[in-house]
Amino acid sequence: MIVGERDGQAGGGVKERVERKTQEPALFSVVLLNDDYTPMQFVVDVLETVFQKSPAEAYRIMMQVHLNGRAVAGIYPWEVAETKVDTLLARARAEGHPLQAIIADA
Ligand code: TYC
Repeated sequence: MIVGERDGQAGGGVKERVERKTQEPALFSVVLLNDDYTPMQFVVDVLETVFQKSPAEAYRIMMQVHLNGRAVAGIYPWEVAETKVDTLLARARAEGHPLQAIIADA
């Protein structure tokens, strides 16, 4: 409804504003960082299993990190992004790899 629109009653009350726009959740990028020690195949595996990438896309992202220093692994609401990073770090540390990831504004 339009703010200030008459409601038809005597006295001309003003209807309350009704918010109809649904609020989209804020989105955040999980960014993988390069290092010299994490095996390429481990990064590809993590991209496939944690970030649900196809084998081809996982390889492409891994190579982008390897060549450019960083790349976006996925874009998620905050809590999902945090969980992805926690899972990635737990797997990397369990296997002794120094892989790092950060969360950035999407
Ligand atoms: N640079 C690593 C290597 O040569 C591979 C690698 C890719 C590491 C992506 C981290 O996020 C990363 N073994």
